[in-house]
Amino acid sequence: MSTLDALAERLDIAQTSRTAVASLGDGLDIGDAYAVQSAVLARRTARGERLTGVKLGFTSKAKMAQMGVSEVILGRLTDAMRVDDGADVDLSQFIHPRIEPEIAFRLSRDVEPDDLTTDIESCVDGVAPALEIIDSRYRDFRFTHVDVVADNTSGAGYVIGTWHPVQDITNRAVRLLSGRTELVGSTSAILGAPVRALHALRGVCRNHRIPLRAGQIVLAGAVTAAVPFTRGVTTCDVAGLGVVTVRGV
Ligand code: OOG
Ligand code: MG
Repeated sequence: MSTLDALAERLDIAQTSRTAVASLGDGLDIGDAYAVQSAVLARRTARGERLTGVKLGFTSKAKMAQMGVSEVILGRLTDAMRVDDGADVDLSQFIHPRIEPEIAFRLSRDVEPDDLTTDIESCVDGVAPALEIIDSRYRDFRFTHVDVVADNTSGAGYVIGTWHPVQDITNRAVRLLSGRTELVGSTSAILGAPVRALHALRGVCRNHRIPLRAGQIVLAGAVTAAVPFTRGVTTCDVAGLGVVTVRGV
């Protein structure tokens, strides 16, 4: 087993056994980190999971400041992470889950990593409010840029609300309500406008040779900081797109 496969195994076991591990340490570059992430994904698909999309991270200043990482990162979503709007989620499957408000895009066409001509905005056929559940496999939710990429960018779950036709969603009010905690923000927190997340996605996919497929979902990155995901209802309300809900049990 290669070193990168061994690191993927460590992170995969951390997730399946709900036991946090230490930071991977020095010596890995960002290319290695995406290779570890792909190896983690391969282990999940070997267990029967299906790739359903990608997620971006650190597209807002609130998230960069909360976690101390300021480069846009990409992780993978699978069907095992999908939670229906309004559904209950068993919190015991996570280590130290957090939840954050997001915008989801849906892709209508494949985009190859080295395709320089297709306009990514023309490959989107829907937009929806979303919630992301994150659960770092690292102790105390502390990691470096390379660590978090290897750990599939803390991806653990996602909930998508009602799909809407493509529209300009710049500067829409966003409200996260989780128990007694309320955070408010604007979609403009996502790189100035959520549509810019699609262009950032394109760059990461090109650099790390990640193809996108028709039907896949893209999470644009959280608008506000994440909050602990605890028992009870959490909602994300995006002006004009509606509310998406999940309940921790
Ligand atoms: C990494 C994931 C970041 C986002 O929306 O910015 C992310 C983390 O915060 O653990 O998903
Ligand atoms: Mg996120």
